[in-house]
Amino acid sequence: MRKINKILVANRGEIALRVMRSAKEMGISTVAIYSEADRNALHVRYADEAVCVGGPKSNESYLRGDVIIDVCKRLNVDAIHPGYGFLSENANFARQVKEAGLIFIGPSPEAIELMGSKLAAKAAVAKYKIPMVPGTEEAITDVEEAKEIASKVGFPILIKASAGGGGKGMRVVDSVDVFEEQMKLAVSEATSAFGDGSVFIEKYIGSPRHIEIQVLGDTHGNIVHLFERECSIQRRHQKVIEEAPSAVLTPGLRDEMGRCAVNVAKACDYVGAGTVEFLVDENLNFYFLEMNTRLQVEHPVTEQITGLDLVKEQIHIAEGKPLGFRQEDLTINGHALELRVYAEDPMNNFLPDIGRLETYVRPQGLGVRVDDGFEQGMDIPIYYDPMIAKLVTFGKDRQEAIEKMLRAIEEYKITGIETTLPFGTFVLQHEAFVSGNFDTKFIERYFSPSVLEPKPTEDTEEIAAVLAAILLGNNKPKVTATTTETQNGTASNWRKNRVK
Ligand code: MV4
Repeated sequence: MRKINKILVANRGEIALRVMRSAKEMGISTVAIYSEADRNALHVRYADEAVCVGGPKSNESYLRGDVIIDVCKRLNVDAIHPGYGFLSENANFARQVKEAGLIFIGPSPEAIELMGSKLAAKAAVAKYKIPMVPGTEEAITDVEEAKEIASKVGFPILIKASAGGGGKGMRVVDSVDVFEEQMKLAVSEATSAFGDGSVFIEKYIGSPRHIEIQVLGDTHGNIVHLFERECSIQRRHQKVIEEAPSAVLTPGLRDEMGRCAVNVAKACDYVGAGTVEFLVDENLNFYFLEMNTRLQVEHPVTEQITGLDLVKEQIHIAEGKPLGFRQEDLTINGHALELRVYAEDPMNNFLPDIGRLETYVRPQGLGVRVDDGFEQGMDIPIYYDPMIAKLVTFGKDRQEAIEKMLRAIEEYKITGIETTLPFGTFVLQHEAFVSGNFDTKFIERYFSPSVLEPKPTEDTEEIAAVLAAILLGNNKPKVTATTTETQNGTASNWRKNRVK
């Protein structure tokens, strides 16, 4: 047991604020670090102390592990929370933090390293009989041997980089004829991207769902799972909408996947909050993919349905406290959705749209949570991830969470930049999403910019009729809408399908 009195948050934006809020509630003082581009950022103002650690580019500031550790020593910091991204899954940084006598709020460097290698992770979990996609257990080196394995597994297959993750370094191979060239490309890509050319083969699951399980492990060997998050609505490996629980898991399957996730965590003596990723096929077979050794962006949906504060849990665990609950104490309450609001233009291939937040008005009310790091008038810096907010809604069931999300998107007023808010409305109103019948191909299958064009409503038709009548010289058109109708709200239909 070692009490934490001061935390440095080695991150920026919404997650830095998110972490500091929990620290504050626990009576822990907070230190922010910031880059020259973030001088006026909210996380800097929120912290008890703040230190500029370098230039605007991440590798000049938020990735400067050495500088960050120096700040900790200077300011008497006890522990570092890395957030997500940046240094959060850097085993060397975790090791240096430890060696400096500081607490890293996260798993051991060994666990980070092990799970950072997909092949090592698969080997480590093998003894627990976790379902895995058929394929090779070791890196493939010999092309002829690899071709044989691929043919046995059956095409299409996927070549994956062991050091990859989040979709980086993957290649689908449809037939044995193109295997050799694809393998060579995969190896050279992996070498240049990760400095490790190890690749392996898996059977390609065509249209999987991406379902992940949140786990928590303490330093006393207790590990529990906090149920699943459905993360299939993603675009080019960037998640857009997440929810908990998943609309397709039965209680039995949830238990089974939860037990597997706990075993994955056991296989690497996991301490802290982690996420075990699975692919789920159309017959609800599930396969272990990889483990993320950090607090994830989408953790709020799990917080909403479990009533737990994951950051507080992380801090308690880092202090050496045992978990305050057992698996059987945990239940799912209600349903939560998260929409990631990106400064991207969905009408223009989701190109980042940076600039000033001319108007920025958050939605409010029961069951609405906004995790963000901006205020009206602020500029979105070009140097970092374009996510400006996470809009989370929570209701008694999926239907209510969806209704609240649609209402919250309507209330959210952002001008000055384009955002993915209208795209969220499209997804939430789509029959496939509403019915729960979707997978990772949702966006590819159903989205094109034209679906965001305003649809004609009864009002627009009426206005068109009036205009036509005027243009045709009939100055007294018979208008059917009465004042009463306008006052009781039908006139606002005009705005329902507009694009913000
Ligand atoms: C797969 C797969 C199909 N078959 N593995 C992409 C991210 C990385 N974590 C693993 N990924 C995939 N692995 C096999 N054997 C399809 C994907 C995949 C995917 C997975 C989760 C969420 C979105 C995805 C989008 C495209 C491909």
